[in-house]
Amino acid sequence: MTESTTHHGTGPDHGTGAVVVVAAALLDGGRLLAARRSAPADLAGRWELPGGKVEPGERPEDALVRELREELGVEAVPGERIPGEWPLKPGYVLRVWTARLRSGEPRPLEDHDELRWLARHELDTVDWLDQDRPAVAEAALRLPAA
Ligand code: DCM
Repeated sequence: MTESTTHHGTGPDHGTGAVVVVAAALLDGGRLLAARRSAPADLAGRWELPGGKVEPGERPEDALVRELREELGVEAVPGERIPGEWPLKPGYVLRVWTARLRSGEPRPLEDHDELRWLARHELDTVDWLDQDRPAVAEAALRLPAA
């Protein structure tokens, strides 16, 4: 059993009191999905790993699947947690999992206005949110180098 299934992560994390935002390094065909935010104004135009807030009583991996369904219209399967935790605005922390597509083709249904599948050598062609950069660098190690 993994740590994430025993930790019934509620919105506020029991360890730190912070709200957990989960995001996916969605990997398919040797590429990583980047999503361009359409809101709020201070984040719009920057690129992120898609995800969102864990709801009270929700497991983080369930939140990840729910967010990808809502935002992208796909069914995804969470993989491994990318080690680390990154601060967002005060009271919020970001945790990232790899994920794979089970079905569907991602479309920017909510929160984003553009999606791009990026190969490893293309990852620095978009302006990632600063807080997502360490996880993107880790995810890059899971992509083929060629
Ligand atoms: N967020 C982030 N990086 C991500 C996903 C989300 O910095 N990969 C931030 C943006 C918001 C907060 O987390 O401040 C909640 O995200 P959302 O508005 O998508 O629910």
